[in-house]
Amino acid sequence: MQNRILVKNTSENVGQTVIMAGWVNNRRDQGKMVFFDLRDMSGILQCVVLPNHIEALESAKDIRPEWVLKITGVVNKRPEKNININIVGGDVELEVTEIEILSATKELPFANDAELNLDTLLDYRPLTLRRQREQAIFKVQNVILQSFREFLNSENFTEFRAPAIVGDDAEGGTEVFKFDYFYDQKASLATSPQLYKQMMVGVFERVYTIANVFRAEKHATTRHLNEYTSLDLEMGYIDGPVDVMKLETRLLRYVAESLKEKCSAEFKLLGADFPLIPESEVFPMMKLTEAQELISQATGVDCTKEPDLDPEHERWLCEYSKKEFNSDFIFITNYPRSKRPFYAMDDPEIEGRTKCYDLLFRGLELISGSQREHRYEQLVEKMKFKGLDPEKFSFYLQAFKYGLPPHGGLGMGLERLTARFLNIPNIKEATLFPRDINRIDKRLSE
Ligand code: AMO
Repeated sequence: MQNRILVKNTSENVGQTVIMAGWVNNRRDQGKMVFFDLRDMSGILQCVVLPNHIEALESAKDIRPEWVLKITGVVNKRPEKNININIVGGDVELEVTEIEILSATKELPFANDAELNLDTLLDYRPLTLRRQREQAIFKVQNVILQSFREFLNSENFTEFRAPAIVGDDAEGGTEVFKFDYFYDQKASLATSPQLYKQMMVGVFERVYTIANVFRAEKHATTRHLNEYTSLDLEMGYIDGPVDVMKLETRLLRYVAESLKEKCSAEFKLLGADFPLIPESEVFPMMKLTEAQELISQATGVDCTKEPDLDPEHERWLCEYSKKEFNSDFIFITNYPRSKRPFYAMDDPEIEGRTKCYDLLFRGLELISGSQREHRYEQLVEKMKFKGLDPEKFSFYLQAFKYGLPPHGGLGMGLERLTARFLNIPNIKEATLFPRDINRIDKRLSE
């Protein structure tokens, strides 16, 4: 739109007649004049229509939330007592002289500032995403994605695109969506870009990808989705898993600092605190067995024989880490071979254990990672141990047959990361269009 200015630029235009466009956020009639807030991509601006602009006043009396307007008006400095320094354009208001209605709409199914439950938030997603709170969540998510890329680019990683259609399940251990493909073949949706990122280490040494991945598990929890965004990286020429954990520590510190710099207003609006991040080269870490000992001693319930942590154990360990190490992040290492995928390297120093780790963040598993088995013969052995047919993986195994360096990497759920940064209890709120067993945009039971 020609000559349009944005809310964020109004302060530089005091005294000028300007053209603006956006949505009506809300309207307040005050007898002879009308106030409304105009929302555009950069912020929300107070507009006032005075009685001397008769046509504009007539239009202003009709408008309702979410109508789309083009307006002309004069930018005025607000009286000192009405200045709001906390918002963009909070020091000015627009005295409206003309209103052109670009889209008149029906009444919204809910009040703009009403508290909505999760189902309503999701049933009306195209509308509820326009709310300030939802916008703030996804602005934060956008900065997470940007800073993830920035950091890895600066560390000589190359971004690649992994396929979503795959022939067979990459990982084992999780349910897959299968569908019919050409020539009577079955294909499936990728549960992770795992095998492709490992192959790509043979090409670029250090790679990352941001992939939509699909899990066919029938969960109905606050931390599982059937489609999520996986932030994956893989790096060659490592000495051990700690090299990956150190990089991960710096990566998350960078993301947190970027959020502090760019999203303080959003954190404030959502009532979220920035996480506690220790100065150390790597987040605190402990072996799974040590963690289980601690939990068993503290709770009196023996969990030392378990192959994994329960959600309440993850929460307990995060509280412990906060108290003991002043850190909202903690690594748990050396998960058992029986529970970890075939590609994870065994730890020769601890019988039956792998060079695998998880990173817990504010009570939830955020990341899984490991050093991988890069030696062809050993990898084939590990596949057989897991009951997998190496023949089926011959495409992937080419990379190993013809020289892959020692390497390792990690996968991190974008929605979990966003939700934990913002202390949002259900990751569906941190997912634009969540897919779960009950919903693909619409409720499936309906
Ligand atoms: P894993 O299966 O543990 O590991 O997944 C890694 C991370 O992805 C997120 N995540 C999920 N988020 C939402 N809904 C789900 N159903 C879901 N499942 C997993 C979590 C989890 O920590 N290939 C390995 C990673 C690696 O070793 O590089 C993998 O996919 O945040």
